[in-house]
Amino acid sequence: MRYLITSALPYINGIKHLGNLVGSMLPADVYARFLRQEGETVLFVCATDEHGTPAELAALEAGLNVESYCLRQHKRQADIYQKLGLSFDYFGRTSSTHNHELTQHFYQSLDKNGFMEEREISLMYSLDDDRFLPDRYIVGTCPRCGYHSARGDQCENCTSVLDPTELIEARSAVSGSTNLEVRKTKHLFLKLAALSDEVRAWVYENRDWPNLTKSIAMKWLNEGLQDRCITRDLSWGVPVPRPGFEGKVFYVWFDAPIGYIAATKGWAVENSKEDDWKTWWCSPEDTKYVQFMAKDNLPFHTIMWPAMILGTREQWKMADQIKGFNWLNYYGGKFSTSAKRGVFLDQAIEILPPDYWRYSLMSMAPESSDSAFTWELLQIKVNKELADTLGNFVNRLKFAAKHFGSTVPEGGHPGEREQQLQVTCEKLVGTLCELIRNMEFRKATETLYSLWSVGNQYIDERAPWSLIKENREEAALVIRTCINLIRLYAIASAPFIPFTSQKLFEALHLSEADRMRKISDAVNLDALVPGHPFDVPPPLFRKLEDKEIEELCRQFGGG
Ligand code: B3M
Ligand code: ZN
Repeated sequence: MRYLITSALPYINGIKHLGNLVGSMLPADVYARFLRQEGETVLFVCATDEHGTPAELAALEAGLNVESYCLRQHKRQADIYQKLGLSFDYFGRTSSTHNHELTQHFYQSLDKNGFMEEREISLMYSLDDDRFLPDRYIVGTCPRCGYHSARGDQCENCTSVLDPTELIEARSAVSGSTNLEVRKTKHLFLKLAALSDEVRAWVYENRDWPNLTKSIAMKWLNEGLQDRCITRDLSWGVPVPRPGFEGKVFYVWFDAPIGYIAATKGWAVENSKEDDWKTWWCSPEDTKYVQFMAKDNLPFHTIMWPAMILGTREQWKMADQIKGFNWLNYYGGKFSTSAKRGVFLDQAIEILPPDYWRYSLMSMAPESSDSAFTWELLQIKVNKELADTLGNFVNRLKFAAKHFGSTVPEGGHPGEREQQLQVTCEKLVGTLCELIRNMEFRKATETLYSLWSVGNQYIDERAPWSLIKENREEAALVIRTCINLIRLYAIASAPFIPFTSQKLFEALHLSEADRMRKISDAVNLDALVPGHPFDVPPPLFRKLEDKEIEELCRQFGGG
């Protein structure tokens, strides 16, 4: 079985926040890293989602043309994700030539099969800008609350959903001109209603989806699918190859999911694998396709995107599993890119090393319900779980080196307690693997923590620091067992905290084969034999002081 893994494509404007990270890219990465380690063939792709009005507006605000803006933001995002250890096989762009070509191909197939329809609709036209204005390009006074810069689609102040024609003193967000009029224009509609039976049948085939995914898909199906306008009067985007549609592009949500295929093509072409992208997308039987995303993206992935694929009458690979996430809130409220509320990834990587975030966020993953990030919770995760539990245990290597030198000591034979430890570890590792395969990440993270705790219980019970006074042999056995536990922790923790695992691999001089060991096969408390060298690494984690937490709360407006 091969695994195709995609994370929802982060939108190009601004830098993403912690909620975006834990809502798709990070769990997808943990999953991909785990499966690779288990020896599966994995392709993990992602891309920046670059088209649409928000990109144009953000470019305008940054004083750049939209191409330069997108290039700059793509590089910034790619750099941050790399620093966070996201192991994409390819991180592409929806503005790529591959995506343009594939999007036009999708359109042509859908059109040929009768799922595209031209309709005339009325839109606002700006005479001074000489263009139609999408809803978000029109600002004015909110008819409900009087806020003076409400957008044509929604008032940010009172959250009312608006129609641009309702705005008082409507003006263009591009030029500020009030010289606007309503004009008729032609657009293309995707005939979703005609595809709804097929989409329903496909959703029904996928009964093993997680509850959140199933319930959102069913809600949409039960409300009935409406035909949807999939073109826009913009210049930035994929041009519509149809007479009379000059100057129009596809709606961003039409080309964005095609970006998954385009990213795979980019990966193949840049790695001289030529047609290999087709083996991932066009020969569905031997590939399991798993998608990760936040819940607001579920309707597009369970309904719209499948409808597009079904309507092509072509054999594109469709998702086998769709893992959706609820919201990670910032204290009581939402993280918000537009309101700049919460912690953004460029700030996060300045504050703490990536593994602190990776572990803490995975343990807060909003799976069964929304969850909240707080600095106080981060402090507990870092101090108690990372530093006190894993960090302190690894620090026992100091004691080992002091009393037995810097190789694994010989000592006595494993007894009942070691036998019992082996069994407990096997059980926990089995659970850990099963939970990751089932994509229950929060529980998986808890299980990893339990695995670390088991070592601490063992060493506290056996107390080699006292034992050494009466029975040096037995103390050596305990130390040898602990060093082997550290080996196990390094291997089992790697999908979550890869940078820390790397440090442990080096400290324990683990062989290449051992570093790549299947987690499911890693419990062996005799793997590192007497005489095997090790180094004492510097403390793995630092603690977050109360003062620091107070300062972060002040700086980021939490608490
Ligand atoms: N860019 C939405 C978002 O950033 C969108 C996902 C596209 S997935 C094909 O939340
Ligand atoms: Zn309002």
